[in-house]
Amino acid sequence: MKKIFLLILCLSTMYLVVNAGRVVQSFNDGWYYAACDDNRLQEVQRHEEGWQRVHLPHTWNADAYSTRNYRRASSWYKKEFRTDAAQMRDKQLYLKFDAVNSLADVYLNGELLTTHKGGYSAFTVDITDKVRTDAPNLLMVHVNNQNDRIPPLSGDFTIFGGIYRNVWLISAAKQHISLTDYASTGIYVDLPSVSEDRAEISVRGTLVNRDVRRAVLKLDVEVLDTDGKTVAQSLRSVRIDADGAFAFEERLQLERPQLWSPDSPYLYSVKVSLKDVRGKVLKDETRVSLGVRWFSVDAQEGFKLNGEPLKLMGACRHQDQMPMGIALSDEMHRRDMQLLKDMGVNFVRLAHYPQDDAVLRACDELGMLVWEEIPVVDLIALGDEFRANATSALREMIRQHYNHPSVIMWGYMNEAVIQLQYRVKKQWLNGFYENTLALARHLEETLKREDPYRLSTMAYHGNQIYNKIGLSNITDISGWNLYQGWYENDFKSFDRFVDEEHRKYPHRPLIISEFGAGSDPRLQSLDPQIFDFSMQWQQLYLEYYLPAIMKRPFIVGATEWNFIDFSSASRREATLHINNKGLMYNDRRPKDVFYYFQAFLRKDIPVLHIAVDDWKHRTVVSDGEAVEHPVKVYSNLDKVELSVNGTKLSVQGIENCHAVWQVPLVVGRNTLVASGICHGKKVEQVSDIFVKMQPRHIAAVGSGQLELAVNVGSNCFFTDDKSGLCWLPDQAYTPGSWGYIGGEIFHRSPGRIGTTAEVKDTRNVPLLQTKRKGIKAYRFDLPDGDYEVELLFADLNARSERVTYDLGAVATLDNADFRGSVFNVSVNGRPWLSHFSLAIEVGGNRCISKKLRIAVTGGNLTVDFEAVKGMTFLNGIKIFRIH
Ligand code: GCB
Repeated sequence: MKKIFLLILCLSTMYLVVNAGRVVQSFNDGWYYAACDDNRLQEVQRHEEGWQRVHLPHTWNADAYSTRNYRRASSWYKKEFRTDAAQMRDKQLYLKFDAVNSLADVYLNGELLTTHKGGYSAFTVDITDKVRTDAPNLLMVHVNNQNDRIPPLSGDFTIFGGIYRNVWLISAAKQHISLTDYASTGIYVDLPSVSEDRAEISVRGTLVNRDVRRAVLKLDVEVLDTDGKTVAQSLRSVRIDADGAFAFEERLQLERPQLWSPDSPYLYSVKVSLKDVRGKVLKDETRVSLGVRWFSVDAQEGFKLNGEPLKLMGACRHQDQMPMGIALSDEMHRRDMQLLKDMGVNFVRLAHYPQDDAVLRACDELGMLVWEEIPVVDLIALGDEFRANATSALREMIRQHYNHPSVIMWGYMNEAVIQLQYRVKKQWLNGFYENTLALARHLEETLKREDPYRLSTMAYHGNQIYNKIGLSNITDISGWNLYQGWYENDFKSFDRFVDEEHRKYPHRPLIISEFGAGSDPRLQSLDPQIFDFSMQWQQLYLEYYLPAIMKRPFIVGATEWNFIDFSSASRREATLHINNKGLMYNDRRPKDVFYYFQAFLRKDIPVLHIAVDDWKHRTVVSDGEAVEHPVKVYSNLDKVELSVNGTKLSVQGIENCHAVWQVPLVVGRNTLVASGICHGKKVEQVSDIFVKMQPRHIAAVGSGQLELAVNVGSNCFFTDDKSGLCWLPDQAYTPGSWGYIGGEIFHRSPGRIGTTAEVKDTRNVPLLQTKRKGIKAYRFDLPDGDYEVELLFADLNARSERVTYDLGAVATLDNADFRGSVFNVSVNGRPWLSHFSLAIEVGGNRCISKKLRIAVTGGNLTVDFEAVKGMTFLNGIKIFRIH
């Protein structure tokens, strides 16, 4: 009875509190966009034409997926909206832009209200006094994604322009929790002292009164558990001057708190409400999450969460997805975080910029620790303006994401001096180093002032310059982006580098902030090599790095680069305009190597994956006999058995989360079954590979179809993803078979087979990116008949500026030789191409295909190359029997 009475009382009091609080509405509809380069509002307002209806989030840079010269310029957005007088009575009205890249001028009814610099954090505009109630309002936003004073000045990712996150219309009572404190929640929750027994909670914030009268209010701060039960509370009266503000700090205690951790991400919420003095009218209310946890880092012992050692293992996350660019929905952001969690990470580096609040919320809820950073990347400009923009980016990031328990470290620079050596004359270098150091010290100080509880960090590229100039002495944690075995050197140089670093600076906690290798599923190799972009090299690379990182306790953690294949318009590698170091493709399909990470990181579920998804359709070279291909299984089980087409192969022990079987493949479908035991239960996975056979001795082929394509100068199978045709890895000629005679593989940089050249006019870029130089002939021993022979040539040598991300590239080698090359080509002694010059025919970075139909009578088709000037070369060859 008593309970019922209390309930009624409760309900009636709740009912009696009038909610005059804030209303937050999406403001994403009804926008118009114009790709108009004019900065002048009046001019643009006059334009009736050229506006296209858009829905936010929006970017104008879908072009970045197809060109390096994507649109970096001004654009305009406009939207009409109405407000009525009744709606505005006693209200304040704000617009909150979650992010606009990179610069935004916001005009309302022809008046400039604000200019925001920085493309990755939110900003709020108070429009109360500017909004009309008697006529429609016209909101116009001028956006520019090219600015040399706003970080980043450079970087290996696309600067997608646009209003690419949500916009909100917020209506609040005259008295409310601040909405304009760097677009933060206006509330800051800290844990000044915390243990398993007790958490002391500090809740700070600013209350504002936009009324002409002084306000006396009730401030109620509550901590609620997941059932919504109040577990700590403080209640007090506050007075706020007319048109004034009031800063408060409340202290609360929690006994025996539930701790937050990756395994158990328990979230309390802190509710701050502001009511009129009688507690009858709710003026404003906001809730933020609270995860009770503490952490520390030590150069010897690594990271500890709630007193327990925890190796921080995860990946870096860029945010784009084709074709939306970075204009992703909240659901898509959350999906990414869930995928990371599924992969087993406990740590994410949000690189290279602050990300959507939906991302951070997901990390809180899923239990993933976060390194978040501002986009000061590659280069730092001299002068106050850049410094001011970097500082406000840092302040915004910290304030906006302050209450996310997942965040443990803030970063403020990535490879900050990598561009200097290319862009700045030697005699000015020291000045630029000084400038970078001064900015770093200033940002470090700002960071610690804004947030004394989190760690500071930055990432360096694998160069001693950071130690030399002292940049690596500033933050709490040193991050190293290391690519040994990809851009340069070999895998073991990674060990040498980190061991030496730790030996020299034993007091410095060290994180491997990036490590990764590129891969393109069109390239597959049985003989993978550094920088060949084959799926297999990426696997080898990562299979080396994970255990190397794991076995070194002094490495605090590591984040693989990158969780997804991401947009980097200026990239000219196998997958043009894409950095393809992802563990997932850009459309979020997992690469096989995703499961290596999963097997490595997850102990809670059985992982068993036959790593053939990236290479399901194969062409093997054989005269009919079964051909053995290595097939890898990724697993966290102890032992796995593999069978193919119903025949058991063997049971193998799993080491480093994988085992490899030599599997005999036959033409057509090959069904693979992997099985193992986990906690007494059988685990099984089934996968198919589909095989086509390409005869080795084509001379012996009867009258059937004969089509043979070779990826000249490459160790990789290249599959055209549209036609399905497989271009085989190159081989030396042997009698009765086919192959090259003379010449050598073209290495763009010493030891690196792959190239970084853009090749225009083809979808099959990687096929054209490798070649054989100085080639004398290509010979096929084959049955007589009518053939079509096709030669592929690509000019990879147009001189182009060096790209910074290519950390290992040394000046290109044979440019001059190829540029001016002139050669003759004949087929079976018959002249075909005379004084052939690719540079003259198609020009820089273009490719060409030449086809000739010829009757073969002598049992071989031989293409001869003879240099007239410079060097002969060939990128691909295909023969096809017509009759
Ligand atoms: C780096 C950069 C990152 C690049 C990456 C790469 O060190 O920090 O922005 O994308 O290397 O893939 O080369």
